[in-house]
Amino acid sequence: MTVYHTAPQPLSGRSDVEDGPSAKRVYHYVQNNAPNAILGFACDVGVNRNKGRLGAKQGPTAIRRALANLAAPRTLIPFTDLGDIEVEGDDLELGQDTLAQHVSQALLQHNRLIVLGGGHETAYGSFLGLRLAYPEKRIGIINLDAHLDLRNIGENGPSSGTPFNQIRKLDPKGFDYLCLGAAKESNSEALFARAKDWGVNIVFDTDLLADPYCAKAIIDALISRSDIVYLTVDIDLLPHYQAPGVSAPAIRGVAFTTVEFIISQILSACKAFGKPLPLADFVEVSPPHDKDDLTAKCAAILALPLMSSNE
Ligand SMILES: [Mn+2]
Repeated sequence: MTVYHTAPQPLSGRSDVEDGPSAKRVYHYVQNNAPNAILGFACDVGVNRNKGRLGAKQGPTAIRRALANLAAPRTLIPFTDLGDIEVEGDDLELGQDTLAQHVSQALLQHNRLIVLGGGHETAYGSFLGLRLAYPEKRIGIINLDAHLDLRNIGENGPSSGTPFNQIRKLDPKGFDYLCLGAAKESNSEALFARAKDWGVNIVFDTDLLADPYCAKAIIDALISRSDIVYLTVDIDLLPHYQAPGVSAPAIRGVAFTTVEFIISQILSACKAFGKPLPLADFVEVSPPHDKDDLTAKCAAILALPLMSSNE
């Protein structure tokens, strides 16, 4: 076997007992059978096949560590740590299938699952698991990413650049995909043409930077016509100075505060339209390239509203 499930290690962080019982950190909210859950996908096989720099396999450990030590907001919901799916060697397909099984199981027991990647190959396993759990539901996909990740499968097989191409193949008619933050210089004309053929909605990084509200109508439209929403956040959307530890750093990038605002728009729209968001993932954090854990902290802070009640 080259794919393993590793049990969760206890999370830890600062302890400020002198400040009283409300001085809680995120790690204090880990419980068995909690409403929400986190699951790691320790894999960068897809990044390797996509000719990117390696390290995303260490993402789950780094994001968990950053998350555990954040001050817990009053609205934080208890969560269960489901450990990691770890992929060794080149066994991406088995890894994604294993992830899918664990995701679908987790969705039977928890309201919301946050998957900590891993390269963006995480998304294919995540989505397969969501479909297993909700075979009849129309799934709206929102990808916050500098890249469309719609590439055709080449001789190396599926990679971190192909997940949404693979997802479309499962159900071409039902494919409803919105990419927020795409950078023109990071996607070939072939990919933009494919996106157009397949009815993909795109909002460019430059447009989000000029007006953080510019995606609201398109986000609302996707969420209102879907039964459930799958959110996938590629941390390489952020500019290199905020997220240096990614497989492919962005020069322009969409600023952290804007990404945070877009996630809040998505959560507000889900609430307004009464549409569940059972699954989200945070991918492409590459700790060997990180500086002062900045990138892992970006992912952790962006995950926090998804782990909290939306009051
Ligand atoms: Mn991506």
